[in-house]
Amino acid sequence: NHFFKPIDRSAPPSPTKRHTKVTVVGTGNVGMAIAQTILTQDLSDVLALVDNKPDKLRGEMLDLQHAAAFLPRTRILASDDYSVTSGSDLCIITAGARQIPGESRLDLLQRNLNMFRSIVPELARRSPDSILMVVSNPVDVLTYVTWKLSGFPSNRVIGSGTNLDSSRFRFLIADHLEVNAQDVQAYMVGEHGDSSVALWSSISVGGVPILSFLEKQEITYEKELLEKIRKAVVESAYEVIRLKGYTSWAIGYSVASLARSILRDQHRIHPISLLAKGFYGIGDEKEVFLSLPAQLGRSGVLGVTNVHLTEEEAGKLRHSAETLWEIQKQLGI
Ligand code: 6V0
Repeated sequence: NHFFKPIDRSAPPSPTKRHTKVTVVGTGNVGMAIAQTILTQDLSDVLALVDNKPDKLRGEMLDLQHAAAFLPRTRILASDDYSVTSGSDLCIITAGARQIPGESRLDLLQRNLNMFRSIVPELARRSPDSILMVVSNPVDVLTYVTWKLSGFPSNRVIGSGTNLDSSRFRFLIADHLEVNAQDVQAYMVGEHGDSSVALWSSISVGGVPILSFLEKQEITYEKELLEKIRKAVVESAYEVIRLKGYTSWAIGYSVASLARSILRDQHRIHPISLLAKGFYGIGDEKEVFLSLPAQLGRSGVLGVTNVHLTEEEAGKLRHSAETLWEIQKQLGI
């Protein structure tokens, strides 16, 4: 490259900062929404895309590269060969059979398990120090599968879990109260999807704990409305899939926020799927991944927040753990 004339040939090379590299496996609707959010938010210096459909993959890579004039500078690589992923800091797996209308997330499992056998060992071998983040459904079981197949310590294997459910929850509460969703603190934990658990007691808006506020005002009907909101959260993924065929934008932003907390060592708290044995009465023998509010940083999961759960909430978590454990036992991993 002779475009620039060196200004001083004898000068030592300037110190270069360590590059950040993110891999996204699966360039479908979800993978591409994540990729484009990571690009626009300037979260990585290198972005590697992998898919098993080479034409679609190359098309997506070119389409993103053609936006270079409007984006922070990021090197975009794409290949169906995993060598392109080498040295990643964060690997996000979105490859998967798509949930078809009416299909439960657990029905997807068998279809996705074999796929993961061809993906995870390749990523783990080429980026042995990376953090693996699973998005494909059923996310909690596939995060367990990824942990087992990778041999990584559990703090470096997470699932996007209920981070998305929680943002849907916060949106619906914010919409009802006509406030900014960023001022709403509300967590959904447990299993992503149908049996996720809403932590009512921890909901606050602008620092005001909502439940005790309502109780003091003796506004009981509002509680029913909150239960309606919880149901709406669970239904909302199905509704979007029914209406547009897939979900993409919200999961894209939700995963980008996790990526930011990890890559920029933000120590922020997110409800994400992590190895939950030993928490809230989940037996030590049950190696299941469920979402709990956890602190995320450069080394992955830094700690799990000790939130107060009612006996009913903890019971629901243990029930999900039981269900997942029964399924996992049949996988033979
Ligand atoms: P999609 O648009 O069908 O994309 C899947 C992509 O994976 C396609 O481009 C495939 O070519 C690719 N693929 C298939 N097999 C392989 C393989 N062996 N290696 C590499 N790539 C492969 O699906 P979509 O993007 O809509 O969804 C992807 C996954 O994300 C599904 O499992 C969804 O259920 C899941 N979601 C999870 C969410 C969450 O909150 N955890 C939210 C939304 C979707």
